Amino acid sequence: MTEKQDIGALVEVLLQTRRVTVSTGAGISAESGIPTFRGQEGLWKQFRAEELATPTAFTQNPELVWEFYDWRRGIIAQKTPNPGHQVLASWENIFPSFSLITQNIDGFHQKAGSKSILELHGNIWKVRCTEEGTVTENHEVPLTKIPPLCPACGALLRPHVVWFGESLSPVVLNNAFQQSASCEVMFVVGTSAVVQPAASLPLAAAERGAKVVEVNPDPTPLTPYANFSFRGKAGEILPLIDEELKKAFSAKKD
Ligand code: BJW
Repeated sequence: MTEKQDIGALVEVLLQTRRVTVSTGAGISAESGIPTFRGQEGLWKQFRAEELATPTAFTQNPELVWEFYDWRRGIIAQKTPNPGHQVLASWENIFPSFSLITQNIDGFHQKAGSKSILELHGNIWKVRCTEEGTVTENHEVPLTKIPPLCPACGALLRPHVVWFGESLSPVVLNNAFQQSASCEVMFVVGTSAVVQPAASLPLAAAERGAKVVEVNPDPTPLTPYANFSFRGKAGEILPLIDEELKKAFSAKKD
């Protein structure tokens, strides 16, 4: 075991830590059975992102884009959060200041019990009117009409997600940068760390002196900047860290 994979050493750091920020990506939901985007089994190996996850693709073929999202809603609806999501939900009650940022749109952090989540790329269970901009929840699986239309004005609805070339919500993004720049420890879990601006968040944390902890079976462009780098699945590594952390907390109280 290298020093970067030493759970005991990380727990020593966490015992002295008040402000923790966690940033998650598709990998945290992989063990729940939700496909990731990149890598051998990733969605972008089967489908072309340019045809499904850009505003131009939606303008040219809203039916195709909605079929893709309807299919993914069907998968997500049948799956549940895993121990990785559950550990992060419990950490809200452990650290005096804890924030959770996710690139995921599956809503699994909410389902696992996390209360405060910054969703950088939106949420697959929300739809937005292309005319009025109104955002509403929609949990219909499968959708009865593709593409769905706004019940108020009849215009096309779109998934309330962020596609390539689109800006993230400035409020959510500013908040995410603030939480990253002000934490003492930042966990980065299950992201290939290639999509901007999400990939810059841990760098903002590191620049301000935070310790960066990566949890991922594979190395990423962030790995060289990580103080701790756990090569494994989130659903296994996070519960291991959590177990040691809770043991250390109760030993400290005795
Ligand atoms: C496990 C695991 C287990 C597996 N446990 N881990 C050049 C040209 C044009 C644009 C750009 C450019 N350079 C940069 C840009 C901007 C672009 C970008 O970053 N592109 C890069 C790909 C190059 N970004 C944007 O366009 C963003 N907007 C923006 O920047 O606005 C300003 C701007 C506009 C135009 C030009 C320039 C600037 C918006 C990005 C929106 C991303 N949208 C998507 C789809 C969301 C909706 C949906 O889900 O359908 O978001 S794409 C997809 O990638 C999705 C994800 O949130 C995002 C990140 O993926 P993530 O989560 O990292 O997943 P994977 O699959 O990549 O990685 C999974 C990881 O898990 C792997 O590392 C595994 O090893 C690991 N893993 N099992 C733990 N059990």
